[in-house]
Amino acid sequence: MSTNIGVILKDVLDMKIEELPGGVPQPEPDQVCLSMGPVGICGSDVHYWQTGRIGDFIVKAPMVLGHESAGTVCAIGGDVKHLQVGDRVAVEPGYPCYTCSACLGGRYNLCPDMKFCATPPYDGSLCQYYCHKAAFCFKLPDHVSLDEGALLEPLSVAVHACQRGKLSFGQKVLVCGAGPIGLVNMMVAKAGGASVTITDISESRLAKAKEMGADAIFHVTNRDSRETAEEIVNLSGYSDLTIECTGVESSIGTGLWATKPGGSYVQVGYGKAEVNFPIVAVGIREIDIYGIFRYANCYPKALALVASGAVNVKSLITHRFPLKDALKAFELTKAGTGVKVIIDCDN
Ligand code: NAD
Ligand code: 572
Ligand code: ZN
Repeated sequence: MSTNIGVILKDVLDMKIEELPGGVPQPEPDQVCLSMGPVGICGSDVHYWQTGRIGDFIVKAPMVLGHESAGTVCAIGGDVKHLQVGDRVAVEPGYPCYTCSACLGGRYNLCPDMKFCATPPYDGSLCQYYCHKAAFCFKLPDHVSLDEGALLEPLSVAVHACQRGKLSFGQKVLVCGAGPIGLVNMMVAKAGGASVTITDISESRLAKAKEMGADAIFHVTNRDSRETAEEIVNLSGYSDLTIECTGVESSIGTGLWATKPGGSYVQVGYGKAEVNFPIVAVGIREIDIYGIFRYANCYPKALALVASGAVNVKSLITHRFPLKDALKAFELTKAGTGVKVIIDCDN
């Protein structure tokens, strides 16, 4: 086959499913070419489609969407040793320069030269054929599905968040927000021996969280962040670790007020660039606040969690569509009806 159909964002609100220029790509010496399987839709894909930008990242030229993906190796570059044609792999979507101080210090997610799928100006992997650095493709064991491989991406965000927050056995964890990212954080925290209370403003998202094993759910209805925190503390006590997965100002306040003195707070959600938050409470309680920017060295750990059965990421998937119906998949994700929506690029 010589054509390569993909989902390309041509301009704000102008997404097309069409043949990509250049046809089927040839791998560079350190790359593999993948016949793509499932690709999950992330909130950032929808955001670029709807607004053409996230913060300082602005779509200035047509860009292929998608960064939660897995596929099967169909060609390998001359220098690639650890993969062969036919291997099924999960794609870690960003690759760094490996020469800067962030990379050399082991925090390659902070590399200023990171090339990350579907973050402008770099194309994503929501297409039939896609080339990627082989070192960032992780071979899946036979019993791990391509769907699970694709979901290692959001799962890696959670592995990174729980590691940064120094999650440990027996802790009480509060997860704010029960979207896909809140849910993966809940799963990783539970796999790490924590009990988890999870919040949302949406009852359907909380019902999903309960079905997936939340120890307690809390429906946020009150706009006052401190009062909401008091209600959460009445339900399940102060949290040792809070993982905020909405980026919403009131939820940030609630998360901080509900964290115990000496506890930790991890900011995963990205919302407004600047917010008001109870900084004196943070000081008086000596709360450790951690920022999160994607992940580094987390794919192997996320894969181990899935391969061992410690987490069940498949339960996140609520809908799937063939590539030709990608627009429907995006519309459904935008509406917030589902949790994780998958597009099958091989269908
Ligand atoms: P999502 O929009 O699907 O989920 C967010 C959830 O928060 C929704 O279910 C929503 O109903 C809920 N919510 C809104 N206001 C709330 C409130 N006041 N209290 C409680 N819940 C509330 O998004 P997602 O895909 O789950 O991603 C969550 C966040 O994580 C986003 O801000 C995203 O940008 C961010 N993110 C950050 C990183 C990172 O590297 N730090 C990586 C991936 C995603
Ligand atoms: O899975 C990676 C990912 N990262 C998100 C959001 C969704 N998915 N982050 C929030 C937005 N930032 S960003 O710096 N950006 C668009 C590059 O604002 C990245 C992390
Ligand atoms: Zn994402």
